[in-house]
Order: sequence, then C-alpha cells, then structure tokens
Amino acid sequence: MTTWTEDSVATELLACEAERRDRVKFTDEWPELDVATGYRIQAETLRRRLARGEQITGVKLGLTSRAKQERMGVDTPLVAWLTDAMVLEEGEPVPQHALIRPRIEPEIVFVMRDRLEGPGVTAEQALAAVAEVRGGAEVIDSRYRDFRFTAGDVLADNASSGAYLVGGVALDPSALDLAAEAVEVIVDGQAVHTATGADVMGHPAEALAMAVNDLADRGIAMEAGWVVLTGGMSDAVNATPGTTVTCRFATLGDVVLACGRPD
Ligand code: OOG
Ligand code: MG
Repeated sequence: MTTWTEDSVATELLACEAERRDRVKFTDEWPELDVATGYRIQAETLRRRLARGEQITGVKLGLTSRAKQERMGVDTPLVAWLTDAMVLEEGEPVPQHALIRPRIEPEIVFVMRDRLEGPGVTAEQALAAVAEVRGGAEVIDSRYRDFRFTAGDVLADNASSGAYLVGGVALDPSALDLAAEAVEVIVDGQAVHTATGADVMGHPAEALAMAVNDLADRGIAMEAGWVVLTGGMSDAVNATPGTTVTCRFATLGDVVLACGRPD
C-alpha cells in the first residue's frame, strides 16, 4: 500500500488536474485523511497555485444545500479557494480541454466590500460587508473518479474546483430578498432543477458568515474585493459537450454556459 503524506497528496492532486486524470479517493489507502488534514493539503495546493503565479480571487463554499449534500453523500459544508485561473468571462465556453468530468451548478455570489474577520460573525454582519450580489454558475470537476470522496478527500481537492462564471447583474443585497431568490437550471431549453436562496443554509448570508468564521479557525480573514460562491443551490448538471446550460435567476438574470466541444 502506498504511504501517503500531505505533501505527496498535494502533488498527486495537482498532477491529476494538470493531466486530466482521475483516481480513487485517498481515504481508501489513507483513512486518516480527515477534515483537518484535508484543509492542510488544500492550503498546500493553494501555496503551489500562488507560487506558479495564480492570484486568489475569493472563496467557494460547498455542500451548503441539502440537495448537494445528499447527492455527494457528504454533509460537511466546505470552504475552498478561487483563483484567477478559474475565472470564465461571459460568452466563454466550458473549458472541456482542461477538465475531467465537468458539472455545472447555480450559485448566489457575493462580492465583498469590507474585510471581515471571524470568529463570531453573524449573517447580518456578514451581509453588511457585502458590496454586491450576483448570480453565478460554478463548473465543478473532481480529481476523484465519479466524484466519489469523503469530506477529507474533497477538501484536499479544493472542493472540486474547476471554473466559475459570475453574471452581469449586480445588486445591492438590500435590493432583493435573497432567501426567496429563485433559480432554474435549464439544459437546452429544458428546466432540470429549481431552487431558491433559502436552500443555501436558510439564507446565503448564513453561508457567508460560516465561511468567515471557518476561515478564522485557520487564521485567515475574508478580504475586501473577494468573490464568494455560496454553494450549489441545487444538484449540478453534466456539462455535456454540445449542450447549453442556463442558470436563470428570478432577479439576478441569466448566467449562460455553452458546454463547448469534445476533444
Ligand atoms: C463538491 C463541491 C461542492 C458546492 O457548491 O456544493 C460545491 C462536489 O460537489 O463535488 O462546489
Ligand atoms: Mg459549488
């Protein structure tokens, strides 16, 4: 049996990402890879992303809705990193050439105006630090075959980060009822999933506060200007080449992703 270390898992995960190669989860061979270990490996992969020139653009939350927790079989909310290498511009297709098995999910996105540092931050305080809210679509991808993992595995894998697109409509958080904000996930004209902001921990600001407090456990502040993806509101859909996926938000508008060509 291979003897894994935090360092060798970080190396293997970044190699899988670069080579578009999936693998079985590490906990099959290293059951000690728990949540705390997963966060340390995630921090190491972030250090390596930054060392190769990427810049942090913000934070992504995962498994903040029951739909996502049930689908993935993991009920621990996750915090992970977004970098500029993951940004998609409107009109850009899903980068199939760089991803293994991309899936798309609708997310409510915050852009921070103020720096915030936990612990003890409430949803109300968190929302007061937000500059704007937008609709978004995350393209998740997993370095684990068929997205099969435990909480420790997926945290190490930067919570299945792939790419993300932020919609063009920006509102002050006071301008809409975020819990009631509905979204439809539409694949080639067919509605596949529906959800509302309340599906994200009751209110997306609760997820934001959780992220701030969780980062504080590791001595990290939420910085002004950071983008926060608050987590898939519904289950994801496959980014099947040739299809178009639209996340249609009631107030925040359409976020459209063409799924590109096979290669
Ligand atoms: C884990 C990542 C979850 C979300 O929004 O829930 C995530 C996964 O589903 O592979 O990004
Ligand atoms: Mg997500």
